[in-house]
Amino acid sequence: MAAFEQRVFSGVQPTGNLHLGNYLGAIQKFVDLQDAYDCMYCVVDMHAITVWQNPLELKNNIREVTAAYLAAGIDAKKHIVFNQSRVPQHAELAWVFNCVARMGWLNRMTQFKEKAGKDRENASVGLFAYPALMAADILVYRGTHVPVGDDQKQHLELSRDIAQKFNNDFSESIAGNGHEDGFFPLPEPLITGPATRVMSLRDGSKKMSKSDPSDLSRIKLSDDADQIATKIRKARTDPEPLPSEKKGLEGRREAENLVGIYAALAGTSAEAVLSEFGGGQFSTFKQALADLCIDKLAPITAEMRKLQADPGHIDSVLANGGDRAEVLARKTMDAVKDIVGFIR
Ligand code: AQP
Repeated sequence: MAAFEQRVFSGVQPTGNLHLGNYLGAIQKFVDLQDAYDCMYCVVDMHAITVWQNPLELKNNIREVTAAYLAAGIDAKKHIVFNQSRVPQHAELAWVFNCVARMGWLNRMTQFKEKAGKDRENASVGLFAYPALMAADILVYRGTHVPVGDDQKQHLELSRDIAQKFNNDFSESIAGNGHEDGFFPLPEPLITGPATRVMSLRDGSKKMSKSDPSDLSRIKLSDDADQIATKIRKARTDPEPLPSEKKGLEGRREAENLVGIYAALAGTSAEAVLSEFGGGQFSTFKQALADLCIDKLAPITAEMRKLQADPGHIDSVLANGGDRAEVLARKTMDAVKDIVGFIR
């Protein structure tokens, strides 16, 4: 297997209601990885339209995610920030991967089952094929590391399966076209830290999500201090005081979630949080959590607002990132065409 240049790739869908789960599970990690890797952070607008989006809102949501990236501290000069639809090679490679991936693999994807629900016949073909496009997003840059929340683990495994099958199916052609053994790397998920799956504030068995009908279920990156404080105060808990040890959180999903959020925001562990707040009432802990959350998010929210007031600037960041991304993507796609046997 060839040695691959290390490259981080990840993305967020511009489907509105960007929330604390997206921030802790993904965006904050994107920021942390910038010193160690070359990074590509994408606004995955082609994934967004697997469920119908209002075109005007989609444009605003693309800018909102871009603003969140920049406001959180992603350096778009040093790294690459762009929107997916600008780089046509994502779709081109996705088609090749549609022909590599097996129906049985995609049929097992729990996210499709959850999102399509009972009305499977009415779901878009794009929603079903979503993981093949996700594999193309990463592999068109031969990405090696992918920071994501825990909910994306299964899709990442599928990306590895697709890369492996492509390498096997075309092994002779890969060698014949002068490439090293194993044209695509097997991308590794980076799922670390105390908040890899932030749960709904209203129901500790459901993940915090953009599409939950209850706005009280999530803290949005656009919420102001009062909204954050209200949502945390109203967050569901149980009548017991907080335990002093992690073991005491077992079976107490809502409490575990709030402790995990605190730990992630404070850059500490659940154990450390419990040693400080264990034995105390939820009201005291919730007040401290609200203060911490406001402290961390307010500067990001303020910067996002400032950036969103100048859409021309955001669009120019995306255009510049798209141009740089396409240079890399074209190189991979040219090689893929040769390997597959297309004439170009
Ligand atoms: N609750 C979460 N906890 C931790 N990480 C999360 N992510 C999403 N929700 C949580 C991570 O955020 C990144 C971007 O997610 P996405 O926009 O591509 O799509 P998603 O996972 O479908 O996000 P949502 O917000 O939950 O949307 P809906 O409601 O449409 O399903 C990913 O890395 C994801 O893991």
